[in-house]
Amino acid sequence: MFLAAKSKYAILFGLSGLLIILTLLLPLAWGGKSKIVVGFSQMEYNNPWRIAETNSIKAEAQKRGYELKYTDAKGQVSKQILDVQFLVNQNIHYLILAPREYQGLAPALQIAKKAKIPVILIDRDAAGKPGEDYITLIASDFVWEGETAASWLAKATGYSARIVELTGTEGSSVARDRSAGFRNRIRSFPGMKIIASQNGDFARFTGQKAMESIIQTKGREITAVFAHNDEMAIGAIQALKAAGMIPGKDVVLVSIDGEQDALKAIIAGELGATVECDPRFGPKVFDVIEKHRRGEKIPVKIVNKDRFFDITNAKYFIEEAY
Ligand code: GYE
Repeated sequence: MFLAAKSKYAILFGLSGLLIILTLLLPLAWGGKSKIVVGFSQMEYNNPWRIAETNSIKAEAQKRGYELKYTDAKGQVSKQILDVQFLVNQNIHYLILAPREYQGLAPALQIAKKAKIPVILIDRDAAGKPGEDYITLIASDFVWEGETAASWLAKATGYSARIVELTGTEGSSVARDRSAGFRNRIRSFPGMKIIASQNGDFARFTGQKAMESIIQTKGREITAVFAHNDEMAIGAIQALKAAGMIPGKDVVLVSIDGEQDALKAIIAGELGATVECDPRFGPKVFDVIEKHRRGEKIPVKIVNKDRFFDITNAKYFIEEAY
């Protein structure tokens, strides 16, 4: 009887001891999860696409309980290298890098490698060894985007057009690949000719200025525009209107991205079509981080599936667009 009561006390003490230990450990375990710090080096923050990309990553980090440290390189590779150094100094566990240009970011990748911080490249490529200098590149298929834009334009112009190409940031993998895809595809249509190609740096105003100067020399010769992104296409529309040309009639335009203003321009009959390039990387990039944390194998390239918008479907996507 006495012994039984004694062992009862022992069990009770044992249990409450265990409880105390558990309550002490629980917040530690919880804190351990929320303490994963992810750095995101964005390369510029000057258009709806970039804003949508940044917002998607910030929202997903918050949703999954990660701490996010963010930098904006303001369109300069040299600043992006300093930003990566800054983020590494902040004791991040992972680095998400949206490279501005293909060349020039090797020092940034080296800084992360030396600090043993896994890097995930998003949206644009950067020179480096996949699987060694970075875990993976998550991006759209830019060659496909260029080809798709070319196919649409060829059909829309009856396989005969004098095209102005407004290119994206010089030295970026995306401008290189969109150009290559477009040029490869029009090669099979002898009536499709690029009569001018100028850099608009993926920006609306720069695109507008580039278009204005081309209009000065080529004028009414121009019958089509291929812009590497929607922002430049919208800039080109403004330049055409100012010069008394009717976008959608005198000049057929096609671009890439799928932002809300572009869908509106399609509905207004000014932009012909836009090939989607989805900026919402948040869920994909945090899936990669979580797979990596679980020790799972990750492919060195993850290709986004994109859609295509023209007058047949623009109004259905206007709400979800950014
Ligand atoms: O198309 C453009 C942006 O890198 C895929 O960059 C991205 C491109 C996008 O500024 O609008």
